[in-house]
Amino acid sequence: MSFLTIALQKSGRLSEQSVLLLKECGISISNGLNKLKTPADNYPLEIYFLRDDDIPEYVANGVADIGIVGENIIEELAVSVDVVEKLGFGKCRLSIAVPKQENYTDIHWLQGKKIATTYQNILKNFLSKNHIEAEIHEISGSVEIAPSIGLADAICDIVSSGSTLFINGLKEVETVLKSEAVLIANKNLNSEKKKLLQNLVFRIKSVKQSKNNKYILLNAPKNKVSEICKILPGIKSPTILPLADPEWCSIHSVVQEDVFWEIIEQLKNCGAQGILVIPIEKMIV
Ligand code: PRT
Ligand code: ZN
Repeated sequence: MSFLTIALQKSGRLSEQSVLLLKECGISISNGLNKLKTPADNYPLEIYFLRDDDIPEYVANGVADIGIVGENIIEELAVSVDVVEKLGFGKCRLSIAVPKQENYTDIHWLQGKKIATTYQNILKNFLSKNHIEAEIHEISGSVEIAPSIGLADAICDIVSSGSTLFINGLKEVETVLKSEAVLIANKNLNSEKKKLLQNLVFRIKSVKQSKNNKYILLNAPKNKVSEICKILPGIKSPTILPLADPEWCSIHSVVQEDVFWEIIEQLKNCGAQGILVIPIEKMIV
């Protein structure tokens, strides 16, 4: 019987969320989170735990069928894999930063300067697209200290909260790339493996959908139902149930997380009461 192999980061920023995503997809790994290779209990999937930098190449050459890694790594290594699905975690950006006292006006400030980075390919492309000639100084870690020790005028590194830059007296001046964790796949999977991948992607999509949506229940005066239904479109349309009080009914629907507070405000203005908001575990549309 065919099974898929998936490469996940062994220990680092993507590890926990990658395993959690599999768990939310109903795939459990009871045996061996600290091993290098372990089968899933209830899905034809074998998990390899690797350094994130190795994952794209292993997937490209078929050592693993699929993998989870940051877009920044895919972009830097420029390997040939299919990016199947964005996963919504590990969000960060690759940015250029300069010492905070510098009077940075625009990108031309970088002309002729020395920039330290571990992302030399992405940076090279970015600079050439912007017609900037700068010296790229490749270092393998602690990029943020390069300006203070006189190694470079600027850096190009991953930023998420910005606190590392702040602590090192740097300010972010250009965003080179936005990144999040993605599911990647080998380009030549056989049809059985493709089927298993499709099934996994279907599960991932329903997990993602459920996180972006909330189930909402509320009581509404009957004469406001049509107004409220316009605010709450639901998946097809809202469910309307009678209440013991003939003047009132209960409305159930699904709302998107990003417009949630706006909608609540509108519902209250329409006379909605007893609003309950409940997380959704899985959502298949
Ligand atoms: O050992 P291995 O090689 O597997 O791991 P690693 O140390 O190379 O990678 P790791 O675990 O640090 O990051 C894995 C992936 O997480 C990256 O490739 C990104 O896609 C993503 N990611 C998300 C981040 C960050 N956020 C992040 N903040 N990767 C690194 N950082 C570092 C950044 O390099 C800088 O030193 O965090 C610092 C900045 O963070 P803030 O919050 O201070 O701005
Ligand atoms: Zn790494």
